[in-house]
Amino acid sequence: MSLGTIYTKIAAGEATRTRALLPERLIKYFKINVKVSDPDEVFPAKFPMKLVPAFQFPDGTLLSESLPINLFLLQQVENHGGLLGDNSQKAWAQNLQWMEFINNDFMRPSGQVFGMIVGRKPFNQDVFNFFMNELRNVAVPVIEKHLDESEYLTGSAVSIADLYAATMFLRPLGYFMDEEWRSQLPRTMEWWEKVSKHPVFDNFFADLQMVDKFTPPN
Ligand SMILES: N[C@@H](CCC(=O)N[C@@H](CS)C(=O)NCC(=O)O)C(=O)O
Repeated sequence: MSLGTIYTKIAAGEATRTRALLPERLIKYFKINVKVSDPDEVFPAKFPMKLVPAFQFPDGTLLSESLPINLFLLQQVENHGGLLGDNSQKAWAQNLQWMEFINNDFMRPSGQVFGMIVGRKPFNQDVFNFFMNELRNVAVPVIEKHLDESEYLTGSAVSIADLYAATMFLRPLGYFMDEEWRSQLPRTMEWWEKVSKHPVFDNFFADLQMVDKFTPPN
């Protein structure tokens, strides 16, 4: 029986929605019985934020937010390849910690910067500088320092937190995390190269063109 419907905006011609990428890949890779759908005309009434991913259970219960959706999907897989560590409460909490950090402290400024670069958000120099500063001087250094001490985000093996975090580098690497910046992040880039080749992604990142030199808008 189907576990429900996930809304992702994966339709042809639509740009990948970063947060919808991992749930869609988990469903395909682990063959989880979930219908993948684009938002329909009743989507905004069900999910007023109109954001993906979003999930609906067969009984009509709604679930939004990428963290619980990814974790729920993975829990449906008997052999999830150690992606939840040893399944302990500590491993669960560590995964949640890193996913939350990436979604909030990394992805929030990154989304603002990306939005202004591609014109989805009105450009404002001070706001742009503020979020770029958060990324360059706070969030990214936290990741680099952590990966200098730990092979993966939650220890010595790849976890759901790594897979989730790797997807969030899609736009930064493609648009503004240029060669000069990447050269200051040896551990992060080494980690990303490994995690992005995880079979769950099925070579998705092989086509990613990393930006050479980023010229900030003004
Ligand atoms: N906090 C939410 C944020 C979801 C979100 O911002 N989704 C973006 C895609 S990454 C979205 O649907 N944006 C509207 C659009 O692209 O049409 C989560 O973690 O799921």
